[in-house]
Amino acid sequence: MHEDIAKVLLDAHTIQRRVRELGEQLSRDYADKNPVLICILKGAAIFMADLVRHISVPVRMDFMAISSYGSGVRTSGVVRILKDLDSSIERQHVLIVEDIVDSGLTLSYLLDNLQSRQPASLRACVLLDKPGQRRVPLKADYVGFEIPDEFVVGYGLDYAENYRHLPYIGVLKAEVYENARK
Ligand code: PRP
Ligand code: 7HP
Repeated sequence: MHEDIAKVLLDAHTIQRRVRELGEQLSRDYADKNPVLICILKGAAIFMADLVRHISVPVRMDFMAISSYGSGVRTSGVVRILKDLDSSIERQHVLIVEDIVDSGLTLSYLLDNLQSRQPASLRACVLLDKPGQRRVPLKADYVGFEIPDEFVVGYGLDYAENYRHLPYIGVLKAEVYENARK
C-alpha cells in the first residue's frame, strides 16, 4: 500500500467486479440505443476505460474536462469547462460517466449544461457517491458504491494531481493535505 494512504476502502478486485456489473446493466438498458458515453476528465478516465470494455452493445465515446477543485480537498464551488465535447449530442442518448459525486455541484452543472443541448435522453453513471457532503440534492442513475465522508484517491481520483494511478481506492492520510497547507 502507498505510504500516504490511511486505509484501502475498495480494493482492485471489488472495483472490477462492480464495474463489470455496471457494464452488464448498461448493456441491457442501452441495447439498440447507440449511446454516447461522456467521460468527465480527468478523474473518470480509468473508470470509463474499464467500463466500456464490459459493455457489449455499440457505444460512442466523447470527453469533457471540468474543474472545480483546483489542487485542494474542497470544491471551489465554481465549475469551469476546460474542454468541451467534440460532437453535438442533439437527439442522442447520452450517459455521463463520472468518478465521484460529492457536493453535487459538478454533476448538477453538467446535467443542466448537457440537457440544454437537447439530447434524446440524459443519465449519469458514477463510480462513487459521497452523499454526506451534498450542497445540491442529486442522485445519479447508476452508482457503483456509496462511500463515507472521507477524502479518497486512486483509480482516477487525485489529490493535487497525484495518486490517480493506484489500482484501489483509499483514504488519504489527513497529514498529507494538512502538511500542504503549512
Ligand atoms: C472532481 C471529480 C468530480 C467532482 C466531484 O473533479 O472528478 O468531477 O470533483 O465533486 P463535486 O460533486 O463536489 O462537484 P476535479 O475538479 O477534482 O477534476 P479532476 O476530475 O480532473 O480530478
Ligand atoms: C472530489 C474528489 N476528488 C478526490 N477525492 C474525493 O474524495 C473527492 N471528492 N470530490
